[in-house]
Amino acid sequence: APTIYRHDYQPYAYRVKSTRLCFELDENVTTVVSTLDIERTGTTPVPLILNGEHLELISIEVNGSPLSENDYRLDTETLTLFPESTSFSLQITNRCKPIDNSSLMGLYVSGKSLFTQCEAEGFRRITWFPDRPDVMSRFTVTLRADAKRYPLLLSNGNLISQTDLANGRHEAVWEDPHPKPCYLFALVAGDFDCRETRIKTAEGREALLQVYCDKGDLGKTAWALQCLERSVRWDEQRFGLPLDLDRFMIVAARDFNMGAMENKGLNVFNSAYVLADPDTATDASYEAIESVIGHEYFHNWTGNRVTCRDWFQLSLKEGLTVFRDQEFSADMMAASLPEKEAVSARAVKRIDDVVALRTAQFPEDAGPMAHPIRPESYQEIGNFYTATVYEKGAEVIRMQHTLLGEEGFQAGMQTYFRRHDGQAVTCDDFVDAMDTVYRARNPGKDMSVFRRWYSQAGTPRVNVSINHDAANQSCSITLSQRCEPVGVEKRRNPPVEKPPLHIPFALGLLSPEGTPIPLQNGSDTTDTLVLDLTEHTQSWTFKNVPGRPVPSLLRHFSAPVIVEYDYRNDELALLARFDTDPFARWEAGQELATRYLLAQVSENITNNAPELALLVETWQTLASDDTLSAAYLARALVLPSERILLEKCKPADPQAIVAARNALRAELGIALQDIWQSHYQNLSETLNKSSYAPNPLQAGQRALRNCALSYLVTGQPQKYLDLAVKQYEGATNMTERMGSLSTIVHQDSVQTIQKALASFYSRYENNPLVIDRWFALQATAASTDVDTVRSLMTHPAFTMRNPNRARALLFQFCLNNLKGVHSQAGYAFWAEQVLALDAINPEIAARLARAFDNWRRFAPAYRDAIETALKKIQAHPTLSRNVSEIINKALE
Ligand code: B3K
Ligand code: ZN
Repeated sequence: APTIYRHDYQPYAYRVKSTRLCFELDENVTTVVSTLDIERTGTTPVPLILNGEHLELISIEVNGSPLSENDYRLDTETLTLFPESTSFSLQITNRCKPIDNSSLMGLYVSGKSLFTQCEAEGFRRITWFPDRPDVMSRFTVTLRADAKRYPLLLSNGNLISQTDLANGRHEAVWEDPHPKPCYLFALVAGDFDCRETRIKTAEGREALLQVYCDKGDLGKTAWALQCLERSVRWDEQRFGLPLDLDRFMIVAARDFNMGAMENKGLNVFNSAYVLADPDTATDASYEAIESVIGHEYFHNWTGNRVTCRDWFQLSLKEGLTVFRDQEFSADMMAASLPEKEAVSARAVKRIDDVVALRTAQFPEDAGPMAHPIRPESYQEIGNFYTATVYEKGAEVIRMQHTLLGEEGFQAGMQTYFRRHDGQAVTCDDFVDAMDTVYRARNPGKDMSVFRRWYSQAGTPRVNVSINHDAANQSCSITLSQRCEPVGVEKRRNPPVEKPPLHIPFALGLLSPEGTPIPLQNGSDTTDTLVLDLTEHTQSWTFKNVPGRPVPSLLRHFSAPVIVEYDYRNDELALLARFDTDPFARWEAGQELATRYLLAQVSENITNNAPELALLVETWQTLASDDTLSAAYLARALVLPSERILLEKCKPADPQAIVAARNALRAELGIALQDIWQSHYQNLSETLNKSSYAPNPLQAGQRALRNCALSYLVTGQPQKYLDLAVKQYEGATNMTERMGSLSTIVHQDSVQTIQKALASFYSRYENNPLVIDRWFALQATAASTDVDTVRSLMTHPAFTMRNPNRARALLFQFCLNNLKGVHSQAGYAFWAEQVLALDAINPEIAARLARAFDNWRRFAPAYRDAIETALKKIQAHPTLSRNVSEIINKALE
């Protein structure tokens, strides 16, 4: 497949002033008549190139006259016309086949309904069109379909008319007043239930908010509608951005490639991010629904009103919108809690986001798919909806927020919208807006060094050294940054030069007794100072530091970097006990556990491993600190995940990691038995006093209670398994039920496991989202191996065609069951499933294909076996562009 480069961007030679689409909808064959009002931008004639794939051409007319085959050129991916006049009307009639579309891009069938997914390049599977985000057009859409089968016909914008037609068909006409690129087009046809509310926006506009779902699911949509209304309010209040539509619709689809899609006024959602009730959704799902609904809604400004010039700019909308949804969730959590808990609620959200970044993005940034948040090239854009573009992209926005402060950042946003509302722009345009404010507020400084975050791949390392001068009671801190070559850079000769980045580095100092040392900041003092590291190496000196301090580094994770500082173990324990920054405090405990665990893995033996006793003592102190919220404790007391440990283990030895982590969990389960028991008891009493609500306070309590249960059972299964069974049987909500079930499934009493799984299945047989949990839990269970998964694949409820189901079983096993998958049989199974999925849905297959991207880091036995599996995929005669890009890069 050809490689597309960012620097090859050329503006499109035509404008599409209006787009009229008329659909004769039918799941077998749909006919589309597209009428485009086109105008050339330049003075001389140029070919008009339209994208189109998997389409059947019926006719083409220009200004009402049919074209003959000599007047155009039809290739597999394009249709080329040779217009002479500067403006003309083009009408194309074509057909497509929704029922055959298993890729879920373009127009497809899910359940009995019809849906579209156009981002990034799905519109070309509906009709020929300039399928690129910088061609914006006003859309009018006519939908015609059988009135019984498809009583609801939805598209973007406002409903203009609804008419009954002959032969039991009917028609709806929709008009979107906002010009948009075709990737934001959507249609939905089907029979749905709807929950709605009318609101008045801050500007005084009346708007209708609607959530559509399959018949029978209406009782599970209340939370989604609340989240939508809260999103509208939050964007008004925090960003001053109003809803610009009369009607905003969300539709839940069972089959969906990603989480959701921000089509203008008509968001289509994976039903997993819409449907919730206490009996079927966990606290984590409630939280995820809030965050995805917020995310898609916030795209209405950051993505839709201002969109991307080309797909290399994807992070312009995704990084920014993830940052906005993270802040939304943090504000929502904080708002519902008393002051004391609110601070730690924000820290909890930050911890969860950083864990997600380290789990997915750090490995990506160190592997064969490493790319800057604004990639320089791609073969298949569908492969670049990555953790780097999204999550690291959000960190890069967050750093700008840190450099400018909330007020300055909002001023930058205003500047951005003033300059670019209604346009398709670049990441540079965004930073220009922020830089305008930055320069005005920081005379003599600018963001030129900061911009390098957009073009540099790899996770930078910041090395810290401290020099304490006892005589002068002063302390100097030296920060040095470096960023190793990654991905393709490794093969460059001469090696790539990586210039320094602008890293906002938040720092605090603690006395040897653990009390905060005030730091001079201008004429003020502060606990936390943000240092502007912009060169390879810089030093800062602090006065009035009597003893050698313990530094608290990269507070609140102020930059997406890896910190290197040679802490003594007792210093980490001190930070875990006393640091006033909740993020850094959590980090210290995790680092101590990481050191211990890595030292258990043979090749990683070092002399800085803590004694088990120090770890137990630290966990004990944390677990008995009643100033900490339950939600925070649930994060602080959990050991670093297998995947995060694997990333730090050299060479990576998955089986040893799993064994070490399980052993330590059992040790802590036994050593702190009394504490776990008393937490379990107290939390049970507290929770029993009120009925279930998916609020952060209760969610934290349930999380800690499940954490305590899991430690107890891991430590002494014979003694505590009954407690888990009791919780399972008496559960009044899905969080309790899943917490106990997962504990049961991870121990080894086969009979108890089978009984619980069977009871769970029969209870939730008819709820696909819960059956996904049932598959996922078994996929990750300690006893599950390739044979178990194969036999689950023959279960009548399993299908590869539904992405949620494939993710629940195949992805969970390949990505999150290190014990089960890391063997020759495991890798062979993975290769087989990648190929099977590729024939159905390349976008999904390519994600699974990335499971062992970092194979070169593994210990030799694993490495060679993965290489064999990769080569097997590579040798397959028909690979999609998606999978072939991934596999070729992995083997390069
Ligand atoms: N913008 C969509 C991405 C869908 C692309 C799938 N090929 C989801 C989101 O980030 O909101
Ligand atoms: Zn997004």
